[in-house]
Amino acid sequence: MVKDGGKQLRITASSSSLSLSSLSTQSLVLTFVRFKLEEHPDCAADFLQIHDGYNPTARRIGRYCGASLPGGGSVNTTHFVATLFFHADASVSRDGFALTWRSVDPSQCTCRSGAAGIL
Ligand SMILES: [Ca+2]
Repeated sequence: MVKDGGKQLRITASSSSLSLSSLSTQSLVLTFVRFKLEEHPDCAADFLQIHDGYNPTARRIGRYCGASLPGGGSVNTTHFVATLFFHADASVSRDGFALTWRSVDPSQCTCRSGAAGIL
C-alpha cells in the first residue's frame, strides 16, 4: 500500500492492483493526466478499474479503457482508500495511464490537501 506519493510505477504484469490511502477521515481525488488503453466495447481487453475501498472486491467506481480520461479526468472516492485494478491481455498494448492523487477533507470542500502523489 502506498501512503505517500512521488512514486512512479510501471505495471507490466497482466493483472495487478494497487491501493492508495489517506487519513481515515479523508477521501481521495484521482486526477488523470494521461490515459490510453486498448479500445474494447466492453473494456474486456485491457482496462483499469477503480474501487472505493481496500481491494478489488470493494464497490467499483468504474471500469475504463480506450482513450477517454476516466471520469472526464477526475474521479472522487468516498472511502479513504482507493484501489486501482489494472488488467491487460496478451495482445495490443497502448501507452497506459498517469494520474496524480490527493486526499481531501470531505467536510471542507475547498479540499484541503493531505497525502498526495503521482502514478
Ligand atoms: Ca491488450
